[in-house]
Amino acid sequence: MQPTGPRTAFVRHVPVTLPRALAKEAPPTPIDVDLARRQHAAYVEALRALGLETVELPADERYPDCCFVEDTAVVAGGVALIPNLGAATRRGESPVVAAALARHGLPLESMTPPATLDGGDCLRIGARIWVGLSERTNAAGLARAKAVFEPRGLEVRGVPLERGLHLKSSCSGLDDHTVLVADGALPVDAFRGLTVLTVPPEEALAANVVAVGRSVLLAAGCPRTQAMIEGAGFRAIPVDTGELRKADGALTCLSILV
Ligand code: CIR
Repeated sequence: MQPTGPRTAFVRHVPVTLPRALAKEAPPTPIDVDLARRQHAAYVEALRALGLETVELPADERYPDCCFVEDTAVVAGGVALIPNLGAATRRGESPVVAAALARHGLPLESMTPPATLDGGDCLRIGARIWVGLSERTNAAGLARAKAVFEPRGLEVRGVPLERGLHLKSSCSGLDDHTVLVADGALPVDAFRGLTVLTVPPEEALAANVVAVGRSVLLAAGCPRTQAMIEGAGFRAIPVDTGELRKADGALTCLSILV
């Protein structure tokens, strides 16, 4: 059987305006854009080393958050849903990404206000998509995701979030049966039926990983989570994106895998 994992990663370069990106808290030290760019380049290289073709979109200086490309599209079931982003200042990021996905051959689906949704709130594992109801994603956004994906054979479930920016700020999938979840971050029964690996509180940021086949990119400096991932039979590859994290960007936010 052919592997059905992703083949292409869409990424978007880091703008010079990154220090003006949205952030829940001011960073302890200012964002160093050159370092953020080097870290981003290393992340893209790590994706390539996993065998993915990369499509690199140019930064748009008007949109300090544009490198967090995951939020601008949800690709599943053979289509790309281009959501109405939860943060009004980010909405202009979408057309360039949508055009690139369309050029890649993906049919596009749209979302209209008052529905809002960020891709970072959508976690696909197997034939299910969990949608975090967050500051950015509302019930109408969830309803639109259901309307787009359920006819295509995917079950869509809402998960109320009490804290954190996005659903995937505190969880991510390793394979079709396994999910990593930051300890205490989500309702305990959210992922019933899956194997749940619990990330210790001091490494909570490591709950957001990029899994491609049996390889997993995880945040550097999280040895307990790294050991847990390796113990589950995966190859763990630490990647340092600390400057991007100052603007609340986790690893998955930096790419759309197709
Ligand atoms: C924002 O607040 O929208 C950006 N500064 C960070 C977005 C992170 N995206 C993601 O986790 N999918």
